[in-house]
Amino acid sequence: LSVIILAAGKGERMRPLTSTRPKPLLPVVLGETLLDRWIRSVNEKASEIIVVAKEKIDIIAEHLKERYPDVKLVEQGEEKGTGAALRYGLKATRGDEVLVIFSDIYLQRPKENLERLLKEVPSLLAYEVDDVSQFGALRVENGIVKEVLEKKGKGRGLIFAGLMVAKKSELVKVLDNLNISERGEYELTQAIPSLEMKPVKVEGGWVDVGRPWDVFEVSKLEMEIIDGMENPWGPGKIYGTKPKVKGDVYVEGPVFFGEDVEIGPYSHIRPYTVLLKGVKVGPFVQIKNSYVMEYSRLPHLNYIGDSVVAEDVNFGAGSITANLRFDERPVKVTLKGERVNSGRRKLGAIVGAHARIGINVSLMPGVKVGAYSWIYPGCVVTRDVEDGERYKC
Ligand code: TTP
Repeated sequence: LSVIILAAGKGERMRPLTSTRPKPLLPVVLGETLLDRWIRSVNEKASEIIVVAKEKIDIIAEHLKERYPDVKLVEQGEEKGTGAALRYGLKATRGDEVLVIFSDIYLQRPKENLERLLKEVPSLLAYEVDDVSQFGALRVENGIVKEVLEKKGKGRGLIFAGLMVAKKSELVKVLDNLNISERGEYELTQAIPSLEMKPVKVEGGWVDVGRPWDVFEVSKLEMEIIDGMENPWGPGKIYGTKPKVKGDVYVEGPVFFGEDVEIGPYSHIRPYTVLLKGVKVGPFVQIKNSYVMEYSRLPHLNYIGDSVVAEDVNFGAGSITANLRFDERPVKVTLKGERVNSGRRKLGAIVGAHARIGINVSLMPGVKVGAYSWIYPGCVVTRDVEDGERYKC
């Protein structure tokens, strides 16, 4: 079995988290990256693994070289889209049977689902959702996928879940006949009907990790299936590694701690918070349902709610995030230059790596703070801040 992992997307909707790392190398699964998780999940079954990359390919190359010297890296050339990415991958493939994986897919039970998918070739993974309108909706007839309606479907139904298995010769043939789409891309989903694939339903949770707040759903699903520990500091379980605690703290599980996390004295950590390796949380700090990446610091009098904070961010004393509008309407966010409804009543800030947030700063709901930016003391940030910007008020 040859495995091709498509990892060449721009990850623009994940900005500013993807300003410093390619999307497949963001530590979104309680500290593990999706690329590592996929390689780990297919390792036993695969005779070869090929990663197709483009965006920040140097970082991916370095990562693969260090950890998996046998994994082949292929650069996606000029042609755009997932169909093009697969074509580049297929050129480097020797095997006859090919498993294709979109690297931004999180499966709660990857191994079990792979087992089921590989039983029938050709087949694809399908996930059932209440509203198919934002996905590639599948029209199935006589147990075969006949059509993929990209963002055109309605109501409850099955969508393409981002994994498929087929014969290499069939994939090559179908991709050679694929036309370029309206947005100038070769789209793999358009090739699906010609492949006559059987849909295999996903068991357990599934997340297409495309927007920063998708990490909350991933954390929740992952904490459901891993073993927790007894929590000496409050109700619920804790996961990962026990933090170093100074003085009194109150921790409401489920909460995940990476290695070398320090909390206290007088810190309050609320459910579904994830603090990755080396995070420091000091006195009179409350963190609720937030994802804080490696070595970031919340040292004094901070409130962080429903927020995603990348690595090595420093919050000055008294700096806080707002996570709820007065009118309680869903928080809006700018993605790829467009104002969109996040669908969330509560959403705080998305903070890029190495940002420096001064004292007494307020970040309004849905605001993005760029990587390497500085926010001057006392500012109320009501708009997105660019990478590297010096934000004065
Ligand atoms: P998308 O999520 O559609 O695109 P993206 O990752 O570029 O994100 P954004 O829209 O926020 O910029 O990509 C789906 C999967 O396909 C993902 O695993 C990346 C992969 N991909 C490629 O390998 N090559 C490509 O040219 C494209 C468009 C996607």
